[in-house]
Amino acid sequence: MSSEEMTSGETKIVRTTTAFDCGGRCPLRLHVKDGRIIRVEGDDAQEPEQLRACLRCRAYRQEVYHPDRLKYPLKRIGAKGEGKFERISWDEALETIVGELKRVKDTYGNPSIFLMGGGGYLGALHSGIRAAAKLLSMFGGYTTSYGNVSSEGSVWAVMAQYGSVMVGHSREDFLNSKLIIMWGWDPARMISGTNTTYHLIRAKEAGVRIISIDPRYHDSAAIMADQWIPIRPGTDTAMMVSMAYVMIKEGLHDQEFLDKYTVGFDKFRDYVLGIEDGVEKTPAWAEAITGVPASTIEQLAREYATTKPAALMDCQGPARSAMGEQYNRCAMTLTAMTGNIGRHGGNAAGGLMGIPIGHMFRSSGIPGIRNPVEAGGPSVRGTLDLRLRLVQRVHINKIFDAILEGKAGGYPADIKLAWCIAGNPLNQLGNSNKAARALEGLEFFIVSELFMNPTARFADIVLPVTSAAERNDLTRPWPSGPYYTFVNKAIEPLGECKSDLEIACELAEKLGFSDFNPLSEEEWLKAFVEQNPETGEQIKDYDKFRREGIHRVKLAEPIVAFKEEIESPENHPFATPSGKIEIFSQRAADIDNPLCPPIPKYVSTWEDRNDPLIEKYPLQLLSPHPKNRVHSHLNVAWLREIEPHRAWINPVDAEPRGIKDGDEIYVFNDRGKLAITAWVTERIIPGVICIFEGAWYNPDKEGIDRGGCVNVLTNDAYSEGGASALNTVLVQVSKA
Ligand SMILES: Nc1nc2c(c(=O)[nH]1)N[C@H]1C(S)=C(S)[C@@H](COP(=O)(O)OP(=O)(O)OC[C@H]3O[C@@H](n4cnc5c(=O)[nH]c(N)nc54)[C@H](O)[C@@H]3O)O[C@H]1N2
Ligand SMILES: Nc1nc2c(c(=O)[nH]1)N[C@H]1C(S)=C(S)[C@@H](COP(=O)(O)OP(=O)(O)OC[C@H]3O[C@@H](n4cnc5c(=O)[nH]c(N)nc54)[C@H](O)[C@@H]3O)O[C@H]1N2
Ligand SMILES: [Mo]
Repeated sequence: MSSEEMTSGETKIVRTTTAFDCGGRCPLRLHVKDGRIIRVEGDDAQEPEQLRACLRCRAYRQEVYHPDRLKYPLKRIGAKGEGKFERISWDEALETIVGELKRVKDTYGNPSIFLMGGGGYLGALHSGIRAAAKLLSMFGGYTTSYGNVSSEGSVWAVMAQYGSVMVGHSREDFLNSKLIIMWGWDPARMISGTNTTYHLIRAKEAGVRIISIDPRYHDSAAIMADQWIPIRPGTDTAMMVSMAYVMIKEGLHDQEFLDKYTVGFDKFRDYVLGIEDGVEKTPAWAEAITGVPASTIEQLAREYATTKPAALMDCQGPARSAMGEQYNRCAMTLTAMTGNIGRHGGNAAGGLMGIPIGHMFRSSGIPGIRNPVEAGGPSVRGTLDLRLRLVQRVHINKIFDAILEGKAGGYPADIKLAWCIAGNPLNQLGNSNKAARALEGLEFFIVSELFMNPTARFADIVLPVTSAAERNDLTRPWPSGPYYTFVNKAIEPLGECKSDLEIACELAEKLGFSDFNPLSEEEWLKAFVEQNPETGEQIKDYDKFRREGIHRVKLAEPIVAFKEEIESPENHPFATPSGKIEIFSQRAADIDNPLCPPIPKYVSTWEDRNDPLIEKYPLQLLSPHPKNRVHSHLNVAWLREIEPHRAWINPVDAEPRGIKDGDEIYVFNDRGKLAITAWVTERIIPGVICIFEGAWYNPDKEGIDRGGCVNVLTNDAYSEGGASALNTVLVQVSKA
């Protein structure tokens, strides 16, 4: 739409989507009058189903027009973190950045330039990190992170077991299930694909039994579950191993399936039965670890093994922990033991739930070039072993440690300058107080943002970026699909905002890289659609796709991951070295590390209930994703009204501490201390505290975080498979 049309006074309806990292991807109709969005409506399709927007997109207008939106480039004039800035021109901002890039390169070399990002924007083209990466590569290179803070444990697990990340079914397949197990999964809150809860509720209405296994009685359990099995955090693998024990002892497992499609079950069996280590993994053994009664474990094992087909839906939350990948690996082993892989109504497990369609517009950005700093090194998507040993990169949850310690601490570079795009890492990675110390020490820090978030407060220069409503792009649905979406520009950029791609282009011009971006926005978008084999095949009419903002893929039947591998294994081997499902992974064995066992195992870890630290910090802390925000953004009034930011605490833990519902409390450990309101509730088990992630870091003079940012308490550690261990945390609580 041109700006001329928009000023005509009548209301236009722009069909579009947002690009949040929110668990869904919802078609929206933005009502635009006189160049302003005046109303947001959701999908109006009747067929095949409505992709209904959740509370967050419905509040989108308040995000776009938030009074705190950054509109001009800023230069810091106060201390780092203090938040004092003054407006400068784009020319001054970009000249300063070019000058600093050159100074750091000349003084320390390219590896001292660090690029950090986040999931703030998931459009295909205006994805800042890619454009900046190309720019810095042309400039001689940079250092960056590896690993996905969300799901690295799950990714490692599925790559070990299946050799593929596309492990999900399209959601209408729930109707073919007889039993659905929500394991560490709360889709009514975290969405997991726009149409997921709709199809779960249809299944429930059709009589499918639903069980939730979670330390919290969460919204999805309250709405959908027939049974809630509370469990201690970090112990799910023990419960799954003992379910395998029951199945083996009672002959309930599908030996034929295991023989035909898997390798290494015998080794897992030896571990389960105690032949390997002398410990029989009985339900009583698991009860002592998990807190789940042995009889409940036995019942669930029998029910899951004999109700066919059944969908074991394990998500990533429990995998965001110290031995996270073992949980997904063990879940996948149970789906193999019950023959539920590649079959309608079943599920392969593995935590990711992505279906192999509707996924094509990743946040890819303009095609980059190889980073000279990494030339000759291993590629990121290498073998399992390489995922663990990327010598030139820093694990995502260790970037602040790397800034503080540099080469002396074993990291690949001494970082002097950093550029952060579409992320809020100080707030969102483990150990925010350490992050603040690290950012204080940088010589120069650039942040490209829509808001002055806690990370941006440490910047020397802040660049104001457009929202998705202010540019055209393509987006991908979160994992369930199957459809493709178009972001249509609804309004002109606010103030002097530019997209990350535009910013990179302007810097490229100043640096004299004349061939940096050969195509226009429109040419790129068309090329992305037409040249992608999948969308090129599907989307024959680009203009129609664009006008409608969505292309729905018609399915003859629900998509089932690994259907071909199961139905015709001779022609379709699994993408593992053996061509089979690897319950035993030789690649994992080659790593030769007991914390990375070749078969899934339960291993006790630091900061679990066996850690002596429990004397001092007796409560386990969980930090799931907030219902009313996307991580740390969408801090808008309407959404704040929905749910106050509170710590969940069971009466058993509250009463001896003199804590009543609504009291102000402190939650603390050796890494930090925060103040927050208590919600005394039996919806969380005793011994566990829950604080949703994403509240803004706001320390007072004593260093007590008044914002309730849970990452002042979390650890900047990761598992052997690369999971950021954000759910492996011990704390103490007191009345404030
Ligand atoms: N509303 C909203 N939705 C979102 C997002 C958001 O910010 N807001 N972010 C999106 C993103 S980027 C991601 S990666 C996904 C993440 O979604 P998930 O990977 O599902 O992660 P969590 O939100 O951490 O929730 C996991 C669930 O696991 C439970 N849990 C935690 N530890 C354990 C454990 O040890 N055992 C068991 N059994 N359960 C446990 C928690 O109580 C919670 O109910 O969500 C997406 N959806
Ligand atoms: N304790 C705890 N911490 C967690 C998690 C947890 O479960 N527990 N979950 C983790 C997970 S799964 C994730 S994915 C991360 C998310 O971590 P981040 O991605 O760092 O978090 P966001 O709050 O989404 O930050 C995105 C920022 O991008 C900005 N933004 C939006 N669009 C654009 C754009 O086009 N350009 C630019 N330059 N900026 C833009 C937004 O304003 C916002 O400030 O958090 C992790 N942190
Ligand atoms: Mo995530």
